[in-house]
Amino acid sequence: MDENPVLVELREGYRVVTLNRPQRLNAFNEAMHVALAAALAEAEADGSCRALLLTGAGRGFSAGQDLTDRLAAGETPALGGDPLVRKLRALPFPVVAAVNGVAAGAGANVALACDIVLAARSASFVQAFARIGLVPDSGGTWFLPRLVGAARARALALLAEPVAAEQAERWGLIWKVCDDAALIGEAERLCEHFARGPTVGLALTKRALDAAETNDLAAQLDLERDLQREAGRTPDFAEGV
Ligand code: T3D
Repeated sequence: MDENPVLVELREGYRVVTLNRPQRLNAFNEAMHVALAAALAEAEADGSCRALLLTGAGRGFSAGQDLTDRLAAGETPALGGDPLVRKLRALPFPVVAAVNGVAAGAGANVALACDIVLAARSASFVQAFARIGLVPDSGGTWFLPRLVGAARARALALLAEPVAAEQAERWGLIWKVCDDAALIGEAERLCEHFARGPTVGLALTKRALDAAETNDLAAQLDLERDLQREAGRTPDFAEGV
């Protein structure tokens, strides 16, 4: 059994959560799922946590579902990517992914579920599912067309070819590429920025952007009005003005 499949560091105003099965490129087994769910729940319950940095130990970010786990189980285990992606999207503060190396299968889509995705220049993203006869999950079929458009989404999902970090940035799959040695520092700077920021307003902004995926303009304008009223009652607004 892995000692600590997920590492958590408490920083001033934010947490660093590291997927920690480097010998398996941080592929998700059951223990890692459980530990990550607990780490996210603890971060959410901690009122002083105002951002979260998600990264991987070693040379990969995550290779998705642990396929040896799957074989050992002799059945189709529930990946757990579904609750994980829901939780990442719903956290009431920004989540920054620092993709330090290859992100494959569900590992790629967990990264794409984060609010801001930074990637090391040497990193890559691969929708590996088609290579083993599976369907992109953990939100892949939802995120891809929205991020890169229908044509690229289809090719990525059907061909399962890797996309290098620089291409991912050019296509809008991710926010930014960083030199490998600068990645974590850049992600930390973003989290420090968010830790000093208007957390409630940022959480409401996340909610508005997510709702915009299904709302028509009228519904979205109504929602913006309601959320703006809520944001306008915060001390952050008073201070900002
Ligand atoms: O099960 C369900 O419920 C369905 C849900 C599925 C969700 C999914 O995520 S499906 C997709 C699963 N992931 C993959 O198919 C990716 C498999 N891995 C790869 O294609 C390659 O490893 C990479 C492209 C990610 C990286 O290649 P490379 O050459 O840099 O590294 P490597 O040598 O292939 O891997 C290094 C080690 O990690 C190696 O172990 P070893 O030989 O050194 O002992 C390899 O077996 C291990 N590893 C890599 N990916 C996985 C893994 N072990 C378990 N599960 C993995 N997914």
